[in-house]
Amino acid sequence: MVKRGVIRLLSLSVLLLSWPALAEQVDPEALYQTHCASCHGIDRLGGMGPALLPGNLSRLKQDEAIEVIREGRPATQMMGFDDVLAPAESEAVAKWIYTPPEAPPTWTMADIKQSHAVMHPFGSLPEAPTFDADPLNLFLVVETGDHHVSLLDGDTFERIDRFPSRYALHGGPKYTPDGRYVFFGSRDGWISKYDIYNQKMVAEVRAGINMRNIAVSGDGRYVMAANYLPHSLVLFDAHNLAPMKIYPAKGENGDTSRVSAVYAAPPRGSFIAALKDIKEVWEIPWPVPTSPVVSTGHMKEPIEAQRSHDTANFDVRRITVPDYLDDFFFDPEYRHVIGAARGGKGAMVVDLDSGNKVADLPLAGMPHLGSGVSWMLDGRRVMAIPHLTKGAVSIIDMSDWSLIKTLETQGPGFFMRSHENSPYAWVDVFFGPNSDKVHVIDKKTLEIVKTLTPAPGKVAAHVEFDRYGEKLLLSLWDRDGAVIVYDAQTLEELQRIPMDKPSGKYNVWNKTRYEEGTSH
Ligand code: DHE
Repeated sequence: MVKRGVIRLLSLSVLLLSWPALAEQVDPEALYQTHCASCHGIDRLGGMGPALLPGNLSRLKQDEAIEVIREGRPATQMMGFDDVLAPAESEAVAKWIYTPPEAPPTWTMADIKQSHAVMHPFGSLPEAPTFDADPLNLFLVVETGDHHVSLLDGDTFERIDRFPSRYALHGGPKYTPDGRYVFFGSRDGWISKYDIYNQKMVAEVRAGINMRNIAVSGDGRYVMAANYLPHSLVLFDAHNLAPMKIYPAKGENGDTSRVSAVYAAPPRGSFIAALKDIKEVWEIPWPVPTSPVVSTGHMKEPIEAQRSHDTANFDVRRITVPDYLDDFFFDPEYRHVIGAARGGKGAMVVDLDSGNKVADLPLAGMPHLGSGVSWMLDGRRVMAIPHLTKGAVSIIDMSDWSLIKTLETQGPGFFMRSHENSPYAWVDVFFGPNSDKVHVIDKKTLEIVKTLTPAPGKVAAHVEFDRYGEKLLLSLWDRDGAVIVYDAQTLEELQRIPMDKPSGKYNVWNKTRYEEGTSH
């Protein structure tokens, strides 16, 4: 508090001394360097505060940015500058941070290495969990309100830990196969490795300036990061997050591309990357260890890679596709990838072995494939996905890729969830006036059997089941929010756990077993 007061006083003196100049032209860059650079970086790449470049700010409206500059952000280090900057100055700074820098920012291997920090070297912390809870039935809950993560016992729902995260985590945190460690990715490019057994952040590294997500290899030994800025994938040794290799995302025609996302495909022993601006899908195999790597603790239940080509050496295999593909869903064997075509036109299925397109899917309305689920219906596997711009869930027969049903919902949805042991699939209505509603779909009749409104006026979204499929958690996506526990069978509410804008929730068992009803 005292420090903030001194900063405010100093800044106020600067303002008063320079008051006559205010009438003249405002120099937003100079104001930025005086007031913002110490937290956000002299080059706007971020520091203690987030990066302030147009790409990183794409989800914040300029008006909101002005408000943050003037009022600050509660529960963060961001103070308000209302008594330091005149309104026109705040507006000018806000406008300026939305303009691209003169020279495109770079993030080299040297930058990555410099950002790398190991707080607890691999193997230095006790091997046994410090808690009694079932280590395979834990939940992590990302709380985006004040950028924290809660660790919950999946049986009692008691909080084991609540710790600060990097600013704006995005995409699911990814566990090692034994469930001991978890990796978080932030939109600003930070990867953080947390030891669940000891409740300690053990290593961090910054993979890029504007990152999409991360994936962890099926054996838990490698982490791959997908970046929008720079156009790259970056490979890390999962033990201490030491960088291993940068893959510039460059197509065969020489064009570079943002990387939309990277996924792990354990049965193939490879990472699969979605490229936003070139018509290619990349497959990057990780090496299969020749002898068991039990000593690392990452391989207690290794998932054997069954690929036929066993020359795995992290080299890129390019699969040329007929359209720009984004946002992937996979069949359980990871033989096929289903990707959304650019512009929300539809989707297509590509056979990852042959590299050929095998089907077009009639899925107009921006299908959100990444949050699709699948289950067995009358002896065939079906997949169901919500749409980001259409109030519908599409249900596809994965044996012949035909559309079985378009189920009307009360608005476009974001996330869908189920569990092998549950008769229901849940979908939210994230967009539009009904965002406080959640539909429950019967997986046999393919009808909505119940629509819940857990807190009128508050967004209700994103479900995750416990390891048994008996209970589930739903987020009340609000600063004054909560995670609500439901009985998965009776659909009765059991408990509310107050949280600060909880978004995604991730159960260790479901994620490490690649459960069919959750995202991977
Ligand atoms: Fe996400 C996952 C892309 C906006 C919250 N989101 C993902 C994944 C992708 C993706 C590719 C899968 C990565 C993974 O889990 O490893 N998201 C996109 C977009 O392209 C989009 C539409 C626009 C963007 O600016 O990125 C987008 N996403 C959002 C949001 O606005 C959300 C609601 C709030 C936020 O935190 O940014 C959001 N996305 C999430 C969450 C997951 C996610 C919570 C993980 C879901 C899961 O259960 O696995």
